[in-house]
Amino acid sequence: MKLSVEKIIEQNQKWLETHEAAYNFLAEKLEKNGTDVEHILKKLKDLQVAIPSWALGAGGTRFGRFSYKGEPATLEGKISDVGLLHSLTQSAGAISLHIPWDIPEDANAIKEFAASLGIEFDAVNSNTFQDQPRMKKSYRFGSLCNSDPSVRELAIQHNLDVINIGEKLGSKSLTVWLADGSNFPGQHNFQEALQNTRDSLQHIYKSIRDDWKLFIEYKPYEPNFYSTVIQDWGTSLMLAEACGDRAYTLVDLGHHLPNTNIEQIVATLMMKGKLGGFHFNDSKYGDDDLTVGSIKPYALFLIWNELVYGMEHNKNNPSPAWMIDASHNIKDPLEDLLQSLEAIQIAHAQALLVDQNALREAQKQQDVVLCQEILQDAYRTDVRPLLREARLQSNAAIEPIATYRALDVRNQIIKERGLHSVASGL
Ligand code: LRH
Ligand code: MN
Repeated sequence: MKLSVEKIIEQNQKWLETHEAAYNFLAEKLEKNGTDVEHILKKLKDLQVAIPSWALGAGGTRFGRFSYKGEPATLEGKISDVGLLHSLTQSAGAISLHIPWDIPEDANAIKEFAASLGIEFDAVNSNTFQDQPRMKKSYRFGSLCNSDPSVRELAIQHNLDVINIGEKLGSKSLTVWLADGSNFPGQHNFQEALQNTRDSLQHIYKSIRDDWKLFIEYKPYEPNFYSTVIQDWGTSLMLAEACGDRAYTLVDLGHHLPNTNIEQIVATLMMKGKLGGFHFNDSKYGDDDLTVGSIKPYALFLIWNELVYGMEHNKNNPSPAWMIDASHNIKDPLEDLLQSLEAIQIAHAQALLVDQNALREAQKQQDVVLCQEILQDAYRTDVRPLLREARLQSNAAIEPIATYRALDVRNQIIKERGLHSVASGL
């Protein structure tokens, strides 16, 4: 299903007057405070967030999965759904594939189809956390860390195959997340596991082209519940440095123990020039993969505040890769992703409102109250009129979810795919 710009502009008429009144009021107030509103609109329009191919159907847990109606059962279907999100927001211009869940039968055809919807291929993800049919060896006891060199060889070869697929699609980065770890004390020799992982990653790194990046994603636990080889940002950073200049750390917001100060990790990685990208989501307890900004919106704002500061001051850090990594157990996956895109842009816009110079001055004066007031003034500003204006100027929907519902998109999709089509993935 494709959404025409005409249909979206037609729907926008419903909200145009209300929007313009709210936008003009806010823009005037901000310009009076010396804020460059045009600069913020440009930043909002330029931000493109990659959609995970594995989050376009209903996710599940070990306790069950409630499939959603009209899920995309094919890679074309997944790209078409990302196309819908992009038509409604003009900020979802990329998809991140997971291999082997999304192996393209005809890479050129897939690339052309995606391009026809304005969709590019962001990082490709390898998968050595599940055994594949007819595999000679198993990843039960790990992949790149495995004490059995033939298993490590298998896992390295899989990553090289994933790079190969990515190159055909025009992707420029590989994300490696390893479930590798142990469930019981004594099961692992920690040092051997880490050395094997380092050596294997170095082998993979040597195979990526000069214009490619390697993202190393860390996670403290799950599916292993005693130790995880790449458990935290420090281990990932150490491995990235051991690989080379184009290896970076990838921050999945859900991959932190409770109350971890993630914004400080972001600042540290940007200072090192090693922040490669993000998997945005939210969580209350563990790696819950909930809608971005649905549980801890202030933390998301503080992370974006460090990103805005870092992108200004750490020119040694490349522009991070922005990706969502969420799983939808009870909501329409497309509505959930529209909410996540909105939450990312809200935190982005609020962070762009922070007067960084005034904040630096207040920090130098050790005026703690003023520091807080500067941050919270930005956070407490309703920036949604800025997001709506950025979308309006990009011929996207002023109100993406209301437009999605008004155009009855889900039922159109069900007409095309049937009620019971199921998406591959988590
Ligand atoms: C691991 C993870 C990783 C993906 C997987 C789908 O928890 O965040 O990024 O490979 O989810
Ligand atoms: Mn992730």
